Amino acid sequence: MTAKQTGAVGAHNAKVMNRFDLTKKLVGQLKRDEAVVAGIGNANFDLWATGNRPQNFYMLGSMGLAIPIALGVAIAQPQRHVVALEGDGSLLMQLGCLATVAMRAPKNLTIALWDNGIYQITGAQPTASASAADLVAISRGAGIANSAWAADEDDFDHLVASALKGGGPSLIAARIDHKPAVATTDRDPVQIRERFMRGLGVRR
Ligand SMILES: Cc1ncc(C[n+]2csc(CCOP(=O)(O)OP(=O)(O)O)c2C)c(N)n1
Repeated sequence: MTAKQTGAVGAHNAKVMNRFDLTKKLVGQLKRDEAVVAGIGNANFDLWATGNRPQNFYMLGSMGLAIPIALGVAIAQPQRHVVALEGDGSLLMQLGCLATVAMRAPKNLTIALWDNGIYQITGAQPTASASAADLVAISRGAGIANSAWAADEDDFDHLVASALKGGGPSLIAARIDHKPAVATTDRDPVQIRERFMRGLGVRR
């Protein structure tokens, strides 16, 4: 296998890609009513822009909760694959969740991490990952062995396809440009919750 096929690039030589493009690619690979839980702000704005699926959940207001919520769904519905989409700033606020994911080790959980090195939505203040922290190394250190930087778009596709087969938990990190999200999620928490619960088959 080449380095590219194994996702074995580092934070600094991974290609800078676009979050909406990658979100579309990821959603395009979902064929089995997989749940997708997107974190505050741009992660969920770009998921929203890919079109509504009843299995999508959009976190509003609090940073760092996409992965904990996705972990809960993955444990509750082990037959369903669950994907968390989270920004670097939000993950940095809730790093402990990686250790909890590793400890519970749900095979059906994939984390896509959008690392743009900034808190983009609040004014582009730099995050620690812009200079010091390597979130893939942190994820591996937390115990998620299947953690990798996506070298480029093809590698991202390959890593997603492999993760969706179910040998998780997996974390796929992508370096992301500073383009704004392409849409804005409707801020209707009750509707978001109700539709998601129906999408998961736990509410009529
Ligand atoms: C607990 C908490 N602290 C601060 C905020 C304000 N806030 C909302 S989004 C955000 C930045 C999110 O950064 P990141 O997850 O990297 O996503 P990006 O905006 O870069 O897409 C901040 C600081 C918040 N909503 N909740």
